[in-house]
Amino acid sequence: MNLNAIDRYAKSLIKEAGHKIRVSFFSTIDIDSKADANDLVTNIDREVESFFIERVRQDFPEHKMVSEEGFGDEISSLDGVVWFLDPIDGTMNFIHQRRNFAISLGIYVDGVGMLGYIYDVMRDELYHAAKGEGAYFNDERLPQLEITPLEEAIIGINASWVAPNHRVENEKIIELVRRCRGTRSYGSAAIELAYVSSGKIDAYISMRLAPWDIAGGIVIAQEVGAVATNLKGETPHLLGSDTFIVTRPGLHEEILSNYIRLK
Ligand code: 2AM
Ligand code: CA
Repeated sequence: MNLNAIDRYAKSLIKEAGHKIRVSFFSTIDIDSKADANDLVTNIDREVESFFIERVRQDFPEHKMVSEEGFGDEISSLDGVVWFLDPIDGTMNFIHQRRNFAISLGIYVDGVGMLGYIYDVMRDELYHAAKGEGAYFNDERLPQLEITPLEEAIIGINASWVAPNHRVENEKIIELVRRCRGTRSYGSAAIELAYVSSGKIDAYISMRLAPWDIAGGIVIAQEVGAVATNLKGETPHLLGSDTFIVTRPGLHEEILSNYIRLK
């Protein structure tokens, strides 16, 4: 398999899709709700997903596509080549802000992440990596991450976990928020993963993410020495939704053992 050719192909699809998304702001965008009133999808999410799937099915018919809006394949194993695609990660930002969303893509071979892409469409910033070949921000190589103490760390976490909730003990999260240097929430898991990998934040924690939210970002994170697991400390399995944490080296163990108590 020629991964270099797939890499060039994936990048050109991402850039073309990004252009489609930017152009979409010149026409009316149709907004629907999915499972709940705040779980949003637009015609652009669907059109961009269909665009990727049609192209990949035509040019790589043996590859599987796993994607958010349901035009892809149902998979029960990670055998073969699997593309994990979120056409717009951060749909709420796309609708409300017209920025702070990304195309997220990971290409896995027999369960191993080989290629990862996070494209911040409005900033025209592409984070990408190939396994064993390093991670890049546009064409600039990203350095290996160094250890940062929690007191100097910025943690990406959604404010809802500080309030009482059914997933984690919120008092422990309050302690974490007090001890770290600051918190941020960007509303796009892919962008938060890109920011951990490029050192803009030091950790990112989420109580529920889908495979297409994280698959690409994990490949990039691993190339710079970040640690990505679910909140039980296990490798994310990518066959369904799960909890998630990614950090610089050093912080992972400290946050998981001292501040995360799953209910
Ligand atoms: P999305 O915009 O593609 O839905 C913060 O909202 C992050 O969590 C975003 O990356 C968002 O992706 C993702 N997200 C929101 N609701 C989710 C859900 N029910 N399951 C998995 N991921 C979700
Ligand atoms: Ca999405």
